[in-house]
Amino acid sequence: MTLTAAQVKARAMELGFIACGVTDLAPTPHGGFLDAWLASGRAGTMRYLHRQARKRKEPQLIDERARCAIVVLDNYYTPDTDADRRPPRLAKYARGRDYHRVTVARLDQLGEYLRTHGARYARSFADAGPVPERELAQRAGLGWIGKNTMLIRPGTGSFFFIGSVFTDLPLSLDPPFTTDHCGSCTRCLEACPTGAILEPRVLDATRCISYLTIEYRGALPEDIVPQLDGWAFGCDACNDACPWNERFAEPTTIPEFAPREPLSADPHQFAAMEEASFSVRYSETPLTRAGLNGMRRNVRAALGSHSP
Ligand code: B12
Ligand code: SF4
Ligand code: SF4
Repeated sequence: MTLTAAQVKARAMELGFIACGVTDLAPTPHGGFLDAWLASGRAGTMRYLHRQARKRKEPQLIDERARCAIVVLDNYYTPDTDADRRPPRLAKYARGRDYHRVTVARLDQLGEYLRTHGARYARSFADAGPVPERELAQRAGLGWIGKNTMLIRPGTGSFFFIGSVFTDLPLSLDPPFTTDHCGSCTRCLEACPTGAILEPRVLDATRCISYLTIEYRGALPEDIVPQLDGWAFGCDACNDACPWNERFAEPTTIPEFAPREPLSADPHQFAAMEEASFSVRYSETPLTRAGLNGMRRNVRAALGSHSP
């Protein structure tokens, strides 16, 4: 039996994704933007973005066998409590289990469904690999790219992960999302504590708190530390400020994304912690990306930067 796109979408919703669309793997019309962004040095030490650029610009190169990408959104939103707003602050996406596992496990189930219905090939991606996820989501009709560079969906906001399954099934494609719903709003640009959004849709990652606290190794830049605004891992300021989130964000129903204890409940835990205890406590969370030493650096800076 050949599956229809409607059946695939119904299965995706059963698996707990909040939206699903299908797009082709044609070259991106924004390749020139990516090249210029990389050449300007705004990717900082994220060398993998340079290495993956060719495939990001031409997603068909990711796998010649694929005919389309099924793109899904996975809601991770949980409302902030007072403790979440106190430093050291943890971005919402990192408060539960690591989405690389949680989202991919359900994408694999979607892939299994495709395989049992005629697909010879189905491969899952979520934030790993050279997939231009925001761009494919926009092309699959799921939302627009906002001035804060996030993929935003009308009636939902932007607090979700993007995942995809590349497959050889000949599914019917969705029309791209072509309208821009930011209008004259500039709240995200004003809310960014470090001025990292240089102009609409242009992010200087080397000034972004998310990059500095998660991806960057070494001492945090001295001029940025006083501007951290209490963030110790990731940053939500340009998403929290967005009226589409303020109005539409709904708590996630995925149990694995339920928040653990906020870092502010025990702000000095990392100072005394051994590697083994860090591993036991945080191995299933995104914090492993920074590691124990990274978290020590971040918490020290976040506590120092925050003026109550
Ligand atoms: C590198 C990276 C980062 C870097 C750089 C972010 C950036 N804006 O470039 C850092 C570490 C700073 C970062 C931070 C965050 N990230 Co991040 N990150 C990525 C990653 C791995 C690659 C993104 C990338 O290629 N950046 C380079 C820029 C140039 O590309 P781009 O953002 O995709 O933009 C493309 C389009 O905008 C298009 N384009 C350009 N102009 C225009 C104009 C129009 C009209 C259109 C339609 C398109 C378009 O061209 C660009 C190149 O293809 C993706 C996963 C992935 N595989 O794609 C996750 C991803 C983008 N991150 C994600 C998240 C959740 C975050 C954080 C919210 C985490 C946090 N709370 O701390 C922050 C948000 C910061 C922000 N405002 O972007 C999610 C975003 C979900 C969403 N709703 O959009 C992703 C998709 C991961 C996932 N699978 O869910 N991230
Ligand atoms: S994540 Fe924070 S630091 Fe980075 S662009 Fe958004 S508001 Fe600015
Ligand atoms: S805060 Fe305003 S300008 Fe920024 S992404 Fe949201 S709607 Fe667009």
